[in-house]
Amino acid sequence: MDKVIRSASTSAEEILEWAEERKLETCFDRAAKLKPCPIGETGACCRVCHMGPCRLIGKNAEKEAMGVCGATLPTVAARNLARMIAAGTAAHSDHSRDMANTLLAVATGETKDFQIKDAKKLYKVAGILGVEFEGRPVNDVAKDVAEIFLQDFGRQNGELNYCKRAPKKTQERWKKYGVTPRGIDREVVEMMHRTAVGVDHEADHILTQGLRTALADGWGGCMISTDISDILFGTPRPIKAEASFGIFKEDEVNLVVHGHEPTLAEAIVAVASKPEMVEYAKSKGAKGINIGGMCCTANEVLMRHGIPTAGGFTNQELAIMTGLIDALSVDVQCIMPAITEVSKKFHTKIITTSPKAKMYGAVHIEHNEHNPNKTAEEIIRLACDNFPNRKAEGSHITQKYPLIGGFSDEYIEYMLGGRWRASYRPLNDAIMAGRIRGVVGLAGCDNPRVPATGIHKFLVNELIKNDILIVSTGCGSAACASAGYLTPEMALENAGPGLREVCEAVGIPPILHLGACVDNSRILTIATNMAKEGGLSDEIGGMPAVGIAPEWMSEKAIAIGCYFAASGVPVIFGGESPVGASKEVTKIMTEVWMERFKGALHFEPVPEKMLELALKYIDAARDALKLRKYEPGKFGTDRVLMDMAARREIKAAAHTGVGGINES
Ligand code: BF8
Repeated sequence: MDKVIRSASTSAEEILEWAEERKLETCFDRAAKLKPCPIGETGACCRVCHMGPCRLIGKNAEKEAMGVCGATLPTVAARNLARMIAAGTAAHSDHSRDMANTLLAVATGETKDFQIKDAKKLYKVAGILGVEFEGRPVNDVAKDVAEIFLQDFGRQNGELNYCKRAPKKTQERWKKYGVTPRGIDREVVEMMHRTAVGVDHEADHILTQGLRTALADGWGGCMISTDISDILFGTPRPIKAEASFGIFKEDEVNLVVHGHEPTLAEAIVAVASKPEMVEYAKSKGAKGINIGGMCCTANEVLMRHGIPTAGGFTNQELAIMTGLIDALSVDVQCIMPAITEVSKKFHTKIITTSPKAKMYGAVHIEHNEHNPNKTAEEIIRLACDNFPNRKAEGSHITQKYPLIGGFSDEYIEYMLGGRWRASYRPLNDAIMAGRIRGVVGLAGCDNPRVPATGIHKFLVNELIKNDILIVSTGCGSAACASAGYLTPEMALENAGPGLREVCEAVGIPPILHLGACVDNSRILTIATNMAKEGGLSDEIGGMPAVGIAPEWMSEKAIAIGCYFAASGVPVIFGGESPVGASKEVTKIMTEVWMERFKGALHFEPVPEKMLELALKYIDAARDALKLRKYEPGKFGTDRVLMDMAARREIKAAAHTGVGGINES
């Protein structure tokens, strides 16, 4: 019998074999044992009241099946998808609210542990929000910005502040079809209301509010969170790091930060380097303190400090099985409750830190935005105290890969044009000339129901071979990083001739790691900048660009997919469709949304077909824009991208002292 491949990562597979010999269970085993319910999986199960659950099945279910109340399959499937959007939006946005409260606490001096690290970004945001910043103390500006952001959560009417950041034409479409978001909380609440028993029953009408809610996520929750994280902790710029299980050190205290929020993790990174903390670790027999990351908290501290990542979602139990993690500090989202069970077999302490999230079998050390350093110190000391309890038993994997991350949209603009000519022009030109065929946003989770990270790897290889520039986030980035794909060498070895030329000239990998899942908002900004630059589409819709989440599993991914679709990006998700039971709902998400917004949401389980569809969309957009037909190795004329040497010459000649993003 052929061996079942559970993960495309050789290190993960090694740990899984090690675990199997010891009868240790993981999400991969549970996924194999627990087949999804085929009725719920395709969106045909209604459980919004207690007359059910009603299962809308049968040969002609789309037309004939009904729940006890009379709800039809399109109603039920649309409601199920809409509730996923609402939950995903709530998750990103509640994280974002905490960021806004942290910014306010810093601005008012209630917390002294953080300062405004990127005043330039603060002023940029203040300018967008209409906050006066010239000649004012930084903290006064930050206070006004935080308060305006907080209003966006509870706004009852009007529109979110950041809607105006989108290209005019994109905004017009939103207005025309009634999806311009008002307040973030309002859209989530209305979505939950409208999908309760006996309220909104027309699938299209339900999903229109679904898109409005999703837009509140993308242009609200996610974008606000990204901006505040940059203001407080610094806007990312290219930075080296490492990925995979080999990041843990045998002779140091290994403390892992896992979840999504950057605040406590930032404090942990800062406090862990204090001499008294290092001394404390030494007093326990360790040589120092090694901070590692997991999932999106990892992405946050990787982007700004080069903290190494152990990988994405499916790696969390496996990381504990290395036997090397002394403490795993978790905040919110994508934390498997199973990790406390696994940790019992090892010495790892699981620490919950959010007032919103507790777990059976974990120690709770609560973080709040007023004194993060104190909590950080307590966690670090606990990790150090646990170092001597380390057992010899563990899979002790040593493989790790170098990577370059830290590509904010600001840095991409700078790297393309240089400090004094920062611009998206060279990217647009390269696309117009056919050097770059198009852009793919690769996002979303890794999933134990497929060979985990395997579809990411397949697509990335094929896409860059086809001269597609990839911008990646979340566990998509972690999957690429843990495969060693986030290096410039990846372009030299695997990219098509046009993309390779661009990557070589600029000195970048063909896959640009933009950060955590909330940083998908950076992709919205990049697409907006491309539209504003000219020469391609004058709105986000119609760009030779596609979003792909090949191994998604989270409701947050659905919210993200829908905000891209409503913003004008065709999106392809892997796996079975969660609304596959309804033809009407499927048609709305693909054909109707395409007509209205130039975006769509497809579900396609076959990787080769995902690739085919992505290329089809990209080439169709090129044709519609009357761009040069893409032919590998044959380019039209475009401006020559400046390499680093040429940029240095300009820099030497130019007058120094201009503020801006520092060159790394
Ligand atoms: O927010 S990609 S598994 S960790 S949901 Fe979760 Fe999915 Fe990872 Fe980050 Ni995004």
